[in-house]
Amino acid sequence: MSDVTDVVVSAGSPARAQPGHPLDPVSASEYRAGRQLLAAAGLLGDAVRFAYYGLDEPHKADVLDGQAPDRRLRAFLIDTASGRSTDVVVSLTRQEVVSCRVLDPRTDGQLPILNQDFAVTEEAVRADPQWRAAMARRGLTDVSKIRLCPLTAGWFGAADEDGRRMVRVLAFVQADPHDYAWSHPVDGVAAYFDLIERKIFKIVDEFELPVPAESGDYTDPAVRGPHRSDLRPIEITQPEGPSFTLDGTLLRWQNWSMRIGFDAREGLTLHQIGISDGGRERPLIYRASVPEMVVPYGDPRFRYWQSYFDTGEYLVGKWANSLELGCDCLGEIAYLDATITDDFGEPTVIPNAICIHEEDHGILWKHFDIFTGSSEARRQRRLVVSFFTTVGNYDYGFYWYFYLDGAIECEIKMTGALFTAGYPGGDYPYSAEVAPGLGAPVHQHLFSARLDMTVDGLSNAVDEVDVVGAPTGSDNPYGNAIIQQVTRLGSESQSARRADPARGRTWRVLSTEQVNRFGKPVSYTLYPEAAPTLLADPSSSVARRAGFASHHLWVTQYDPAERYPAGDFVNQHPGGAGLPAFTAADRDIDGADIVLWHTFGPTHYPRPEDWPVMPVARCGFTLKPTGFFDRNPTLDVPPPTGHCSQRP
Ligand SMILES: [Cu+2]
Repeated sequence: MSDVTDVVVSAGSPARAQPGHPLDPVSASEYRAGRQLLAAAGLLGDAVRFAYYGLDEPHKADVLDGQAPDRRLRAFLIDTASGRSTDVVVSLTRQEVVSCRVLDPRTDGQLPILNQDFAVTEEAVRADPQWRAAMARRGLTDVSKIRLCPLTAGWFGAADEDGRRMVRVLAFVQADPHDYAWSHPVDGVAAYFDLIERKIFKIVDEFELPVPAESGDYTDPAVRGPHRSDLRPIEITQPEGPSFTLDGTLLRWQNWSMRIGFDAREGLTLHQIGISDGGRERPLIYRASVPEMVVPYGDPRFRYWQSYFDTGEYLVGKWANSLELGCDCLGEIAYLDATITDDFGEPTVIPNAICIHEEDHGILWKHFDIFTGSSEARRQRRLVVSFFTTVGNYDYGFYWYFYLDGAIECEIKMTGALFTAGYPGGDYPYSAEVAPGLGAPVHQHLFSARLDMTVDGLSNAVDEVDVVGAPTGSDNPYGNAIIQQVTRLGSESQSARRADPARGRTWRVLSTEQVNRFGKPVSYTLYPEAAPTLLADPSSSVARRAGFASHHLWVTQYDPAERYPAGDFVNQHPGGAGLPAFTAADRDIDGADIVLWHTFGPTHYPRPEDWPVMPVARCGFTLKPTGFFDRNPTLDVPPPTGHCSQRP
């Protein structure tokens, strides 16, 4: 593009040599220092790789007390020769290994997929004679043109899989380097691959379907046709620059303030989100992130095991995109780099991983008064903090929006390539035909947001609020009454809830200590989108492993060890970890330091229009102040120009 008007406001890395704040992301030098401690402790043999490496966040109480807590890093280490897996914490402050726990993969689960697993798998599977024979039976003799996906295996209790670190491998034909492999799935054959032995231990060869032939290369003029010539430029300019400031990781915009974090597993993390209200700093959310997502597929045949936990198994942060000004982001953009590490624990920088900008968002409020003749209009705008990641076939954008009126929105943008299969013909109920002979199996995208709430302090509670019509009676003689049914969620066992759009169900997070001018608790309300929760049968493996996804809401008492809704080690975990385990103790959540966990996301029955590349589909949730302010907090927003305010 030659007509880009966008300007990089500031570029830099939130990772600094000396951490400015206990929640700042880990810097490259800190990763190296931690690595040296691990090496000195004898934990880094030749075959040892890092499956995860990141900040072990300090306890909330220490941060809020303004202390300088121990700076700790957590590493998941796997010996790729023996499979020995450890969960290690090192203290950079104390210069020592704090803890080192050896996992039992049978009960604890396996560590996440390594970067090298992609190449290792492709090379070894291509070389396997039995797998080559299965390909040859399908007329595929040039294995250099077959691409392989190491797909997380799930857990099904099979005897020959017991204790193995493994993936299940599906094949796609890529005839030349530009060919779009997702167009050409080789269906009916899967290689079950042992990542430690580096060999196939089983080939499932169930059926043959022709490899779909139609090209899906959407960059090829022969596929896409000529470009449109009638789209005129839209330019976004802010001649005086944006209205936010970024000081290290501290982001301020209008009345909002927050700290920006980034983690190889979770991606973008937001910390200490607060609002300044008449000179008072009011805390709202101590930490917000989307620390898990699962994509369970609904085809019960051959590919019954497909259920990817993109965050816990593949680490979405690690696959973050480097964003391009004028392409991914328009306007006055501030970018932050992200520092992650490779399989060896060596830091690598993803430039421009986090995008921060402002957007006009239409009308904020507007009124023509029939009695006074006054006419006023104000523009809404929002602060956008986002990142994009690519995990296998799909691309996911994680967007957080902060509005002038105190609302917060989390939106996930789903795009990229459908996961494809052969289409068996007829009215196959578990898949949609998106190109001739090409099927896209039905699936869900179920995200879990973790919202560590601090609505005007640590003492919070959650009310479930339904709206219902009241029956006709002596109080309601004409039958028109509408009431709110408010139910306090008293303990964790009562907190696993489902949305109910017919009752307009919302969840109100309130302070049990602070009230507004009406004497009511100040609160923020979670508005869910109320799509189906996990549809897999409760007896299924994925229902046990993704227990979090069986409800839209969970509330737990804060525990710094409870970070991941499906547990710490998701890969090949037999199930039961995460939220079902966290809530088993049934702790008190009424007037406690609480964490909200919200499941959301679509059930995706693919459309032909989703192929060959899917227009963005959106999902998310909204948090709105509910009696948090005493009135509309945006009366002081000025009109954008003089003629937007006409007071006769
Ligand atoms: Cu989908």
